[in-house]
Amino acid sequence: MSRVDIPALVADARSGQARAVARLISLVEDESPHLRAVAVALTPFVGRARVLGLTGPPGVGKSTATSMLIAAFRARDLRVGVLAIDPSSPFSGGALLGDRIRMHDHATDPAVFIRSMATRGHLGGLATATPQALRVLDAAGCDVVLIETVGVGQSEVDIVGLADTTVVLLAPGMGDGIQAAKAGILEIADVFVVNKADRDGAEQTVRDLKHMISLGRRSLGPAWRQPIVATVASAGEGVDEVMAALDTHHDWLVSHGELDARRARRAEREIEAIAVASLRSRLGGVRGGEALSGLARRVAAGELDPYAAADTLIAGT
Ligand SMILES: Nc1nc2c(ncn2[C@@H]2O[C@H](COP(=O)(O)OP(=O)(O)OP(=O)(O)O)[C@@H](O)[C@H]2O)c(=O)[nH]1
Ligand SMILES: [Mg+2]
Repeated sequence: MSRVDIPALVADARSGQARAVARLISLVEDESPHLRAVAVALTPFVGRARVLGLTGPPGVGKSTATSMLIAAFRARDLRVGVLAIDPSSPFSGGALLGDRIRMHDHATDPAVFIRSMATRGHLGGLATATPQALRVLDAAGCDVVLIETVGVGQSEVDIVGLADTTVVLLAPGMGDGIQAAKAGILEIADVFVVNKADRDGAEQTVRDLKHMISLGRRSLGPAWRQPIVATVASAGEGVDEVMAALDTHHDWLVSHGELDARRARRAEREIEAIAVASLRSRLGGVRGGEALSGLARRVAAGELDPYAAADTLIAGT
């Protein structure tokens, strides 16, 4: 294991050094042997950041809206972290090209940290790396972390499990209605944004959405009414309304005890993902090993049922 002074790195990140933040995220993303030490060093400093998820179909304007929100949070003098998650891209590290262009206004602001993350085929994948990266940004003093993910429902990274508030973006003319219903966005959205309101059909999209919400509203359950905000993200139009909706939802979460509940659920998934990854790696080591081939012979011969064999295998790892 190469020598890395993790506590020093965390101290540098906390003092606002972007390189230290980037280094820590790389360590968690690469599932380096330092992963555990990083988690230990970050732990006293996490739990402060407000986590906002933005999701929606490709090209709907997530990065543009993210950039718009960065500006709004910076106007409040808050530090902002951004994680752009692209499960389909092999590229990682700096911002994706498109994002770099759209977010470049903020690229030189030392109080803004932008990072894209992509699948690299490592063990826990983004499901374990993303919460750790979030933790790095939180510990580094980001007041707000914006997480952008493509797609709804099919993403490897379940943004709902990560964010305090999930924003679902739609745009006119994308066949949203049906698609959206299928993808279960009614369940996951805390705030709807109909972006590209400068295009034809935006009002219809808002109407469709209202209709769907009224049909889908559960009679029981939380009383939060999902607001719909129309925006032209590329022109910064509607940003105040989106910010107001985000603040209202945050207040609602706090006053209903939901913020803590959501964060506990986030931690639950994180623990589970780590445990599953760890088990999988141990079982991977077992594959081709004595124990497994012995058990396999007995199952194949009808001497043992596969459940009992699996129990034996797990107990032996
Ligand atoms: N007309 C119009 N175009 C917009 C608006 N917002 C964003 N765009 C444009 O839509 C295109 C896609 O915007 P992005 O912000 O990259 O969309 P995205 O959802 O992040 O895209 P992916 O990350 O590739 O899924 C860009 O050309 C933007 O300039 C808007 O409100 N109106
Ligand atoms: Mg984008």
